[in-house]
Amino acid sequence: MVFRWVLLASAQRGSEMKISVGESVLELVRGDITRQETEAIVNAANSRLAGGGGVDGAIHRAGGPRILEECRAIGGCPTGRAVITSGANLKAKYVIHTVGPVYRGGGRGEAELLGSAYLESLKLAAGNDVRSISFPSISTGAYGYPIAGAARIALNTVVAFLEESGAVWLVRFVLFSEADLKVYEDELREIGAD
Ligand code: AR6
Repeated sequence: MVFRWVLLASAQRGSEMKISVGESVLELVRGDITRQETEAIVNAANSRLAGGGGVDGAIHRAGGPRILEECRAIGGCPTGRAVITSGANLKAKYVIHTVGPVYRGGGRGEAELLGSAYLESLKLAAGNDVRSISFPSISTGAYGYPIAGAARIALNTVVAFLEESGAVWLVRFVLFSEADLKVYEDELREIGAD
């Protein structure tokens, strides 16, 4: 894949990286996704939309019970797809719930399903006039996807989408640990060097 990007900022101690893709911005930050002020945040959900641990638990705790009520009304979401609810008590107006694959060695379509989870989330955002969106690192916690491979898929999918579509102006990856942030930074540099 060939694309152009411009490095806008890279803090020396690895705390933040920002690039421009077409008219849009892609950021990598360390933090808690529930505190983001982007119009939408993405939840790494399960296909029953039943809530759980990790980022899913944090989002439901911070957003309040209305999010689970809306999830129950939707009913479920297949792996690789996405659905949208309100942000309830969150700063974000919307939560986009997507379901990444459980990693079972890599031979069961996990890469395609992970790319699809990001792409479907972005399409749903664009369809709801969402201009700014924050993603967690989908599938790399309880679902066990090795983070370097997952980061590469996540970043390639987002960059390709931003190159094609001007609908979303800001995509922010919110990584929970310094180690995860470093992996995403390294993968983004490699993508840019391809
Ligand atoms: N902000 C940003 N990232 C976070 C936060 C947070 N507040 N909390 C955790 N992470 P996981 P998965 C990171 O397990 O692998 C749930 O039970 C975490 O460190 O949340 O897609 C669901 O209900 C990790 O890097 O999601 C599903 O059953 C990343 O978020 C299942 O887990 C993803 O870890 C989904 O598993």
